[in-house]
Amino acid sequence: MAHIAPLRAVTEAEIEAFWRDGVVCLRSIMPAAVLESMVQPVEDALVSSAMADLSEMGDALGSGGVELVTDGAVGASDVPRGHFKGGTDHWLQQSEFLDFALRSPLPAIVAALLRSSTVRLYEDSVLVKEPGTRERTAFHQDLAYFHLAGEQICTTWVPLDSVRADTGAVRFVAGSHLDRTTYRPNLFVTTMALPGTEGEEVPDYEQMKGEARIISFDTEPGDITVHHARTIHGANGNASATRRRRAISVRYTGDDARFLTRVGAPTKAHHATMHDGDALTVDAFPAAWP
Ligand SMILES: O=C(O)CCC(=O)C(=O)O
Repeated sequence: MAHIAPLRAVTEAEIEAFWRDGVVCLRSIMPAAVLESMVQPVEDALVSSAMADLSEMGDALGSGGVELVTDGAVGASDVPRGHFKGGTDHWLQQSEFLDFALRSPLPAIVAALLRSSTVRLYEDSVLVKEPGTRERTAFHQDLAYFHLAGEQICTTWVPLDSVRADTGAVRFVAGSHLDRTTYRPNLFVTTMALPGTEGEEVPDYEQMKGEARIISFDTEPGDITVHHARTIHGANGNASATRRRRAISVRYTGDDARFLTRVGAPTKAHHATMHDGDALTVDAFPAAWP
């Protein structure tokens, strides 16, 4: 089956920006029909068992005394509370997500940005912040969750809605992909690290005003951001009373990626036969490019 072409080619300047800053925003690159084809699958994902209500998880953690990252207390604004919902590996249950990951313009875009002759799917993720979501997404590094080593690994973030700073735009620490520190993964609604994981805590960039260059993009459907797996990033809550923030993240590997167990990070049943150092040449990492 052929790929759907991007609306335009990735430019050399965009490739340079990706490797310099660890993130790039690609404007007007995804065809509207491809985005429209994912609207219903996202709704189906939202009511599937692959989805977690991260706001409820935050409530449970908060009542246990864990400090959360939020835009304010429940009831602090007039906007009724909305929920932050997230899920991973929808491609295993919903064929539309597999088609989107393998046949949309994303693999060609990723091959260009990673300067890679091959691209494989690592995982997908649906990340929805309904109007009135007060939970931020804590700063984190994707590689801390990925059982992978390598330089050619990235996340594409594909919004289905217009996104602004106050509706949940992702915030990226420019240049943080150059830091070789191994960071611990966190629980997304708190900076608390996942128990049993190894490495350093992610620095508290919320408090490091002026010391780090944090970049964020207002995006329209058709625009995407792509960040390196080592780029530290988080996201705002969604303060809007009416506007949803629906996004699909698809995470890909390139030529140099190898399997590497990240102790304590969530495991995947379809990785059961993998060993550290293995090339990702099995069906658990579906081939996306060429
Ligand atoms: O959408 C969000 O809130 C966070 C996105 C993110 O962390 C990712 O896609 O890697």
